Amino acid sequence: MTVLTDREKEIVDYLYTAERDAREVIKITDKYPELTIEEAYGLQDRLLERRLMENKTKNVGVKLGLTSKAKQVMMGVDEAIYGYLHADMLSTEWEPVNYSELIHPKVEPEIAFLLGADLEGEDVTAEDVIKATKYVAPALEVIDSRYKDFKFTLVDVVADNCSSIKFVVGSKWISPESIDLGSIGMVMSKNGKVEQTGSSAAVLGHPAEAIAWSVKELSKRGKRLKKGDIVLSGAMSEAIAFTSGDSIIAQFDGLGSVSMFCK
Ligand code: OOG
Ligand code: MG
Repeated sequence: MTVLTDREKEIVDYLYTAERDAREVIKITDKYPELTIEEAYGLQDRLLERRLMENKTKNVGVKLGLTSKAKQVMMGVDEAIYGYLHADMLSTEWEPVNYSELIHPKVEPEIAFLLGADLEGEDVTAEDVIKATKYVAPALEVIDSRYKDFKFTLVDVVADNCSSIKFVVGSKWISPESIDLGSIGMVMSKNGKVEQTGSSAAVLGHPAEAIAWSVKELSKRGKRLKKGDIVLSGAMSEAIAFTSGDSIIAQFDGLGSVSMFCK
């Protein structure tokens, strides 16, 4: 058991209940402008411990964020980040996402990696990531920042588990060796109309590079990626807002498609 300071307790409670009650809140750096990125990752850990306990769920992997220029420009930051995926965030294509449980959701296209081996250490390369990957699949990530107007600093978003709320993985999983993961074109449509196009090259040059980056970051904090983890490698384009009644589909060259419906 970790002993929390009063400030940690307050912030964890603030962010946990904001997600639980689908309520937007003022960003934490308005009250605590001196918080550092390291402290933000510490707060994320504490928030996730609380979430695992209260939601009676378990960890299923990691998500990378702000790995593409489009997303960095969109959010006004210039660094990638990571957060965690829990089993209760996994949604399926045939099960609608419930708008009433969300604040101001957006959806973004990603490539999911399923790991067949652990990855750890500060010198992990993109090749090591490919070797450790059993399958890749098309994915949609739903993000729902707990902060008012979806606006935050890097510290705020890291503490808020990088806006994570739901993700959908397509049903077709293929070997990473059977495709050039560095140049996968993608088209994302909402209600039949094209909203975003992108390429996997936008994700730090190659999604496996992005995952190698995350392994180094995790290692600095004594953590690693584990066999069986699902890793979302980061959005390939800007995220788009959706509401009740919307259908979203992302089609990826060579990987197939993944869809989502919001009720
Ligand atoms: C932060 C999460 C970003 C991605 O794939 O870039 C992210 C946010 O934009 O709210 O998941
Ligand atoms: Mg994402």
